[in-house]
Amino acid sequence: MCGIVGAVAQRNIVPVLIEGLRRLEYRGYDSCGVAVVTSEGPARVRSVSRVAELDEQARESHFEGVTGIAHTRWATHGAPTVNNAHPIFSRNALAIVHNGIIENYEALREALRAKGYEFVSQTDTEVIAHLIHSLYKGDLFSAVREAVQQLAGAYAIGVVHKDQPHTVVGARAGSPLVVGLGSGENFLASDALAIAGSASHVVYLEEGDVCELTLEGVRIAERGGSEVQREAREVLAYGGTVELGPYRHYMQKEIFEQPGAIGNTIPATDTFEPELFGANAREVFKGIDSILILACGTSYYAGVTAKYWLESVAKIRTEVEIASEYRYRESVPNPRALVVTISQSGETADTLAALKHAQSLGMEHTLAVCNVATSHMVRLTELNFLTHAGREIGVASTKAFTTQLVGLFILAVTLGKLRGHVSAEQEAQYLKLLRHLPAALNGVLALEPQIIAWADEFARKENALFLGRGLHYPIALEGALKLKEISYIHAEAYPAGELKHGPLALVTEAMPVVTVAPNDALLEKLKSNMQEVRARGGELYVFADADTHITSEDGIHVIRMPEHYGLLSPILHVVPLQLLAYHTACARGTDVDKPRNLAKSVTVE
Ligand code: HGA
Repeated sequence: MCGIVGAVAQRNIVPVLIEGLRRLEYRGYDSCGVAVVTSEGPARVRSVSRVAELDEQARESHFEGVTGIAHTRWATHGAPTVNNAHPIFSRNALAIVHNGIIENYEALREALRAKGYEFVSQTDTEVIAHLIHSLYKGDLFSAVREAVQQLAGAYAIGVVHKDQPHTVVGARAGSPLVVGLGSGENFLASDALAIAGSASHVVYLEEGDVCELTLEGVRIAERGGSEVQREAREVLAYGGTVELGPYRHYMQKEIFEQPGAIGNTIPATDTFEPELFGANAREVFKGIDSILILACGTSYYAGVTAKYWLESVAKIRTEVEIASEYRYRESVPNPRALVVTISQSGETADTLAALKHAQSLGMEHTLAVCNVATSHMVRLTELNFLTHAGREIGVASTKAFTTQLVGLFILAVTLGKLRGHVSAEQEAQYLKLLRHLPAALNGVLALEPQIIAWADEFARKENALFLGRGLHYPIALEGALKLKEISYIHAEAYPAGELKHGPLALVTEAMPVVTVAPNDALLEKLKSNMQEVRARGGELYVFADADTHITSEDGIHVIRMPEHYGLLSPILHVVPLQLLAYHTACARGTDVDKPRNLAKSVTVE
């Protein structure tokens, strides 16, 4: 979500700030802006267009400065207008950028209005600006430390004040923020990616930290107020912009990268050993009696798929819960459960909060399935499995999902083996299946031309139903989510057996019904459900394994998948659904990589 960049330097820092925004833009793109400190007060350029436009605006107006802050916004409070774009000012003296939500902003706004502050934006952020301004007595670091004590909710902020032209102050609670150390210049960012290259080392701020960046160095105060030293880590070099190559969008590229990403994620071992998840995983796994998976969105569907694997292969009781629900409900904690959190970025606010909630309830055994080794989630959990999907730019997740599935399948087999439910022969078979997966995926990707033909029809629809059963029900859910996210067509998914309990009422000739049809034990049941749809005039679009012998006929369109791929079949079956959503969105002309109202890496609640 919102991206933050800040810098104090002795050179014009605007190009560095804008480059940082460019790298973070895919996370939030409602608006963007940069402010620099001048002796008359902060100056800013803002835009509701893209960072490229902001860059042009800055160049044309010779917008320059040695100290500044910058932001890309994903609006939570107030429309995506220029007026609500960050940096937000207070009385022409102070500027702030903010990622997060201030929950007590209404009460604070009233108190600040009573003190004579005028509010010119609809953002919650503006209360922080005025609050810090009201507490400023010549030292921005102190004013911010005092101000954050009054804030409820989540924030990562960067602040500058006209009277301290070589200082940037940052603070975080609930939203990520890192400090970057350069030579004779220092940086602030919501992700190290933004400042890699300019900063050689980064310091990950902890919850409640406030930092002060000057030309001379960095000071950090922890929540209690005392100054602390935090470990500085080397920043990996920025890999440069990810080239699109022959693809039209990053999403398409990332769909086609799945064989490679999965190949990179499968560990090069001949056996499934707990140590794949951490040095002490064997001991942890031996002590657990159940699993609790916490995740959001697509990662949640990876979790739902994993439940089928964990219960059937490892015979371990598994619950899956949407993180934003779990964190706020009264639940019965089980200290012997392994809490598994799933997140591409490892910064998903709801999942992090759910993890901390589980830990606060005494559930100490935790494992993250995550794509970012340096993320907050990986640092907070006892064990982890890193997916090696590479950077995912498209907001709609594809390769992150399938690599998460690989990690979760490996977890199921590892636990199954440890618990005596997976024989050496089965283990070898599962490994073979995994190793062959990239090649099998290439076979599915070759179906793209047939899917494009379907997409042209889907582009004219306003609704769609997705059906799956068993292991493929979560795949139907993911297919419907992909279609909604990028083509804006209303789509719902049901376990096919549930159709007659309600959604069948929606089926008419106008309703396309996408059916995931693997050749598994539920095939005959699924075929009956398909007949129920046909009997009501519904048009079926079936992705059927070749060995199901389901053939095209009137009202039934079939794309043949390779033959049934056993327990790993969901990883193959989701790919044509990604392609269907992608090509439908292209046919409708939407902004596929940056769908409306969404953003990557959901760091607000
Ligand atoms: N609440 C602020 C910042 C939003 C944000 O952090 N999005 O990721 C706003 O609406 O401007």
